[in-house]
Amino acid sequence: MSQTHSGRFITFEGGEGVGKSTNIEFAAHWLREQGQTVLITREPGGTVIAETIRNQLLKAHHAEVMDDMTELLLVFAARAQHLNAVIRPALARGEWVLCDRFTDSTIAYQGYGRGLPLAHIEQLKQLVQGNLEPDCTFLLEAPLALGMARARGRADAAGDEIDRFETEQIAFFERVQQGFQQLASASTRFRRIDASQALAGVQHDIECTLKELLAS
Ligand code: Z5A
Repeated sequence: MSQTHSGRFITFEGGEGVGKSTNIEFAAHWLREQGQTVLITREPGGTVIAETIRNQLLKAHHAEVMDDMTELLLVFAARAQHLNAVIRPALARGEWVLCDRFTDSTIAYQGYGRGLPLAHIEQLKQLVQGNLEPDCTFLLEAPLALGMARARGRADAAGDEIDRFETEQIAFFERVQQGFQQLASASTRFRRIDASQALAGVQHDIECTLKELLAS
């Protein structure tokens, strides 16, 4: 691998409500029990500036429609800040960085979902992250309806409002899902996890991969 850090960079990807937040906490807890230093973070976000950008990206009601290219550039602006202020320093310190979404989400949402050219996303990716790739990506997969119902159940319980992405039509989320499937079938970095099973099964599968990573 051409990366120059000693830490591990693990990302959690998938559609909404598939359990990324829940399982990132599980993975962090398990790794800490093994004596590892772990940083949990998320995209878009993870720093004060990047969280400000996240708020604009998720805000459901703007006075004008957000242009798709604006959305893409904001995602990468947040990522540049996050990478340089948080992720790269933590990896250089030898920590495990567990990130809730990363560039695969950009390819799935802005590329497959919005229909922006994948070549443009690749150019921005090169510019912002160079040769830094996750060491492993957990892709949590569940039928759209199940993920959406889980996400809504959690949001209702917390009193959260619908965000800008959640206002999209089902066809948008189907394209996003196809995007993730394409990415996962093209790279060995992915571990596909059946997120429709009971949580104990999901976490068993994640733990098996974490054991492999720890041993490697
Ligand atoms: N976005 C983008 O467009 N481009 C980018 O480059 C990036 C992001 C990085 C914010 O993401 C939005 O940003 C996202 C794409 C866009 N919009 N969408 N859609 P986010 O990650 O903050 O939001 P999200 O994808 O909607 O995630 P979420 O709703 O927070 O879901 P989750 O983290 O995957 O799930 P969870 O909160 O862990 O679980 C949901 C509920 O299900 C909860 O009550 C759990 O207890 C329950 N759960 C989880 N697993 C199970 C199992 N196995 N059984 C039963 N119940 C379960």
